[in-house]
Amino acid sequence: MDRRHFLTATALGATANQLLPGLLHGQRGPDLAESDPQAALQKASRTFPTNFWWGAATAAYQLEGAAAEDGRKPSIWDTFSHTKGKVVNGDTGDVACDHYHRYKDDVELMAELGVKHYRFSISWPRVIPDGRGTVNQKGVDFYKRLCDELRAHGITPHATLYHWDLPQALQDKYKGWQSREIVNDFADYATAMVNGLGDRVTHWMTLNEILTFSVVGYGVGNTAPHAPGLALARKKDQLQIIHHALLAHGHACQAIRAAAKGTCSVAIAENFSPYVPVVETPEHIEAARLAFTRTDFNGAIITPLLTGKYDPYWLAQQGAEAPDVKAGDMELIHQKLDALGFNCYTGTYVRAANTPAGFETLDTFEGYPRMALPWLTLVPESIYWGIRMITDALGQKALPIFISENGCADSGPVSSTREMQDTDRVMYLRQYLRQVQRAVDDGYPVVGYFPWSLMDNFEWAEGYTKRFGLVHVDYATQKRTPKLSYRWFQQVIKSGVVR
Ligand code: GBH
Repeated sequence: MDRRHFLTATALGATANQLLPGLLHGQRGPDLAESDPQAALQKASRTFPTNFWWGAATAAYQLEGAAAEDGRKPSIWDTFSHTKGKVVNGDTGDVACDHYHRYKDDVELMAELGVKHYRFSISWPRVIPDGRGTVNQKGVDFYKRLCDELRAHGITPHATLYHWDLPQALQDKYKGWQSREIVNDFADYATAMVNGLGDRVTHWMTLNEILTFSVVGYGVGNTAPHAPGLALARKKDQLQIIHHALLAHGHACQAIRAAAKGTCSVAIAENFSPYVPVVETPEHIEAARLAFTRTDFNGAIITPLLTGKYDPYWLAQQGAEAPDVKAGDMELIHQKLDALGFNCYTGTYVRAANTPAGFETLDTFEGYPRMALPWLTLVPESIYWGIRMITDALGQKALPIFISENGCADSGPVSSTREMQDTDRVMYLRQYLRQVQRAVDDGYPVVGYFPWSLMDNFEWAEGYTKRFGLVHVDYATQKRTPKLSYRWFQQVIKSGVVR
């Protein structure tokens, strides 16, 4: 049986139970509390399930550094950040948090925080420097050392295969994601990683945020603010990139399962757009459901991933710009997942309206609260409604969901004493986490939470000017200092309660 046709029937039935013991503790539905006194108590005390995955998240290019060490070759982000005018202050990931050399200290910080799970990404050009072909053993060995250190501290590694650092060689060879050739190369890379790390890693994510690396990386008409920063002629070109990414995900899912020796969990981390009914009445909740399926780009990404079809309303809207789809593509895209990662930062309010689409989205007034980035409005309910719509709009009642990213940039540093007092982040995380807990109470299958990010790091086009960490990094000395939010999160993990 080749890997394209490798079916997952054997592994899947057992997977959820083996990998998520005790997590899916409740039946869905608001009546839970009435029928089960223990659930009522839990509801009253705002607790999370005992085996909830408390974690933290990072990504390779944002924190590793060691850009030219031990055989690593450039990624599109090395090229992009070294191009004048692309990143604030001309910052690059050459050194970043020097995590490549300081990973032991960083694992120590995780252990002290109390997390039992860690989401990181593998740098493709570190392990396969030319994108295809020879595996660089020294690169793989770094991730072995990292995983050994994690496991020695009782922390489960969750590896993402692609967090945007495409080998430059593949960009040069066939224009990266613009070519269908990438589908095979990505699956081969996945196979190589499971062969190299599968004895240490059982929890995999294929891609991080298809929307971002396609739409923010390749603009239509204008150059885009993320690598490779290209301008495409037509929207169709952009949608074709998304289609290639979906295929790469599907093929990699099969590759991971074919190469894995034992049970493993395969997921993807997606920033699908959550819509919040401004008033929680049936008509506005229905408007939120319609918005979820009908607005760019959920119908183009999360819908085909989970249902095997582009959303018909969305597809009709694209007309001649719709992507070219070959026979068998949709089946390949539609792999049964063991879990879904949800990257949630913000959302949009909607209400029912007499429009062709059946809803209208609401603008945010000038005084609407936002965090230290223009796009980061504070919409805590977005995390609850995002989780809920995976069931309500896409019918995935039993798909375990974990929050693979959630967080904000803080407004520090102001001074050396004030910079650690990130009360804005404490406020933000508390509001969002309470909404995650609400989803737990309502019986939705939420199994984990990975705040973005463990520590301050290279924030893409913003360089080092925006800080998302629970831990402060002084880039001149590489000194790490836990912020107030780290202490707050430590207490949440310890108590299993958010108030
Ligand atoms: C995540 O993306 C990433 O996965 C992570 O690597 C990153 O560090 C983190 O968020 C914080 O940003 O400049 O107006 O075009 C979040 C989704 C998509 C949000 C791109 C910002 C750019 C808006 N991001 N978007 S704009």
